[in-house]
Amino acid sequence: MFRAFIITCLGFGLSTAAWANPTKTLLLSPDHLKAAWQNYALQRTAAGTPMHVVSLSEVAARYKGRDIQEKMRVCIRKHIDQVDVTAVILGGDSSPDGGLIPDRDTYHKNMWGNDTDIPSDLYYISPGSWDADGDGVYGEWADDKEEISYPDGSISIGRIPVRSIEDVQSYGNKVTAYLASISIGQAVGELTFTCAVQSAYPKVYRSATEFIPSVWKDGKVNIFFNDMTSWDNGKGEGSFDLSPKNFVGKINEGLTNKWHIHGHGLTDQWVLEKDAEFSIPFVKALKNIDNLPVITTVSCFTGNFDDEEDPCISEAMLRSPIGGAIAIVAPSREGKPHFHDPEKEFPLMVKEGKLDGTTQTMTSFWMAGLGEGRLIGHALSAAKASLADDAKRSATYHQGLCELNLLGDPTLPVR
Ligand SMILES: [Ca+2]
Ligand SMILES: [Ca+2]
Repeated sequence: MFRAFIITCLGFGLSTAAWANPTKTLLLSPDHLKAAWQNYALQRTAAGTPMHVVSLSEVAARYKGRDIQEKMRVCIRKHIDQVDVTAVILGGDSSPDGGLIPDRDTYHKNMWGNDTDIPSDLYYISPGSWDADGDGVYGEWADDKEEISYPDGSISIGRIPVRSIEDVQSYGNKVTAYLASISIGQAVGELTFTCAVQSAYPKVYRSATEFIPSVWKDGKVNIFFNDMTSWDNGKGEGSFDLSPKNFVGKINEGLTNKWHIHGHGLTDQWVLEKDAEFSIPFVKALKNIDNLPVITTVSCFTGNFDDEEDPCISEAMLRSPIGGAIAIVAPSREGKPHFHDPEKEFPLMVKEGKLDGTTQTMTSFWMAGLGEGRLIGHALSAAKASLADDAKRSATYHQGLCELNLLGDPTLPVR
């Protein structure tokens, strides 16, 4: 009975038979954006990704839970378990007081200190409550272990942190442009690794020159470090500065449509060579609507979508109507290098390029997207799945998986 009810509600009836491998998608929307998201869902459904929208007040009325976040999780899990939804979109921004689509704050205590409010969208696709001891504090590595689970790669989640109807419309336009510029399953364009921090060169260099090329045979990976770049042209190593101007130029040029950004960051900026700030005003200089990149970044706070300060740099990149990015995997907080035994492993990272948990997640993401042809959200889920055992072993890896969120539509291909 419930199944029939829910199928009717979802509109996932007979029409879905047309799709060979549909990624059935559930989109949770703030009430005032529901009509706009329904237009987006129609657009995506017509393009082969059946998508259904449920508003937050419908979630609140139909599902049980101690707060709206728990009701959202229960709603999402019902759709996964009963009508085979495999992708989830949170269609709104979040803020410290809740915001349009509230995040679930998780608690972390480990070698990096105490964090009480790391937003973890991962929670929403989990079968468990993330609060085994029932104290109302979620995601505690030791106390809530029994109820915490990590993705297995089959279900994905992403948040499109919009606020207005205009934001939804321009994201829809960008998705149309993105899909028009690709053939699904075909890897095209270049992937560029930037690195503005010397101690990270060895590990980033290994990701770029060993790991990714091992599975992405036809692709081209560029290096864009302070002291060496793929575009130095005989003028000396690193002569093509990793400056905001050159970064804007490379994005607008459009050959690089995949970026990994490594280095320091703040909520509103990536810090590039010579501490130059790629900040929100530079986003306006991006006119790359026909070549929108997927971006991964480890830079601190660049995915701080739930902050009072809005937009964070990743949100600015996603909301820009004429350019920017189509999807970004970014840390909502510091994006630390996570190791089981930091005393032993950190020097190995600097010397031999041993990958820490965060860099490993990003590297695995590209390998799953480019090597296995997984969709953006499923590539991140697969990357996190590969680190699930590490997260069960160390609280610091648990934090790593929680603080990295996907901002953007998870059902798009990595081109
Ligand atoms: Ca707890
Ligand atoms: Ca925000």
